[in-house]
Amino acid sequence: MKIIKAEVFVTSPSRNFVTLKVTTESGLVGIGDATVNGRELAVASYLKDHVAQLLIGKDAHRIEDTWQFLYRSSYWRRGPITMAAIAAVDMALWDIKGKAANMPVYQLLGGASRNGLRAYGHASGTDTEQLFDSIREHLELGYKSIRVQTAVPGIKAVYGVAAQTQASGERYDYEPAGRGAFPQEEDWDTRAYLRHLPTVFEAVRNEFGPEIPLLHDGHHRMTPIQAAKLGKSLEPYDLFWLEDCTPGENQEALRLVRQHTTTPIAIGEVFNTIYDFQSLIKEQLIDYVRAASTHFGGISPLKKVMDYAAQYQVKSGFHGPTDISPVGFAAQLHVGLAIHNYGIQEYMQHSDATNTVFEQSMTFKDGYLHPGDKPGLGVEFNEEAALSYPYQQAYLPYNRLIDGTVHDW
Ligand code: EZ4
Ligand code: CO
Repeated sequence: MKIIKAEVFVTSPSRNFVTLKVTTESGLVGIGDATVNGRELAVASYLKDHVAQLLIGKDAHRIEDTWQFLYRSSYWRRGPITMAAIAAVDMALWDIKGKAANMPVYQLLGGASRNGLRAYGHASGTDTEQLFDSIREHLELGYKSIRVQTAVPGIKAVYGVAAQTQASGERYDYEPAGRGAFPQEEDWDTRAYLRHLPTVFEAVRNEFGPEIPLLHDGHHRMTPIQAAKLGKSLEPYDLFWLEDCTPGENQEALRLVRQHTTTPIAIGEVFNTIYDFQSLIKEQLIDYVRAASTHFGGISPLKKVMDYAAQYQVKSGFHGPTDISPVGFAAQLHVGLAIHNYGIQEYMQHSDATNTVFEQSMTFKDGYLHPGDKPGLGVEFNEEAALSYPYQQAYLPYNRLIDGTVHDW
């Protein structure tokens, strides 16, 4: 089953997406997601200028061989751009294989291990009242687990707070990247955050009771000892997980955090390969793998890292923001349905414009996601609709402390 064409599309229905379309001699088409928020054109060039020609004439059935070929032949391995490009090829080939077999991809990965994938939604607010309203709205939508992010007194703009006007004057609803040529500057104060956050979780538990699983994202902003302190101070509120409490580069940091707290730890949305998880899983320093198919080299390595994690009772919690396109999202739903050590899936609904370009067949019902049973990944890419949403320059914000020092965002 020879590949005859590999095309790259950059489109911006509400936000930017990079999509690879692979066509075979027999007319089967597969799509893959290569979106790297804020660096879209770099990965589009990587695919167009360096990968597309390598695919022509290759057998689309040889997914593992193609993955290994792209990974090893580039010599300069890993990194978000390379791995997102490889991810798109991997997804497109799984999509094609599913269509050739007339089966959804999860069937090719071993079949369903559960009926549906429990998901968590994102509640946020500038004050307690707004946060409670947001939690109630999410419960009404069917979410059974909820991530809680709030404003912090004294800080103007905080990651993850949807209803809050940001420094840019815009609102974070589904996309924190601001349009324009330069990233927006935001502010940060870890001590204020560490004082405030436990009071928020206390209020949420008092209002909503002990049962509902609650999550929180620290977004890489703490030092190890600050993260340890936060984990400890949140213990009474029984979090499902504390995410990205320290920067992702330093695996050792979590050893220190782990020594101090029983709050479950999730990390890995910015990780590219299984090696980033090697010590974390083996030493049981984390509880959830936050990798995203799109930034981790695709379906093949995501399945592998989860099989490795299974030996250590570490579960999945794949990254599912709206900057993962519906294609990347579907890819990880198929993996999540098939693996035994599924944990939870982050879910943030894509906009109507996004859903016009990417016609999804996945469902969200009573708090559970399902990738659907269409052959392949189950997502149709509408090229004509994509053309009406050209790329728009957009970048994620960044933080500075009160004295002007750049800080993790
Ligand atoms: O900030 O995907 O858990 N989710 C997150 C995301 C990331 C965005 C960056 O593009 O941390 O919202
Ligand atoms: Co996160």
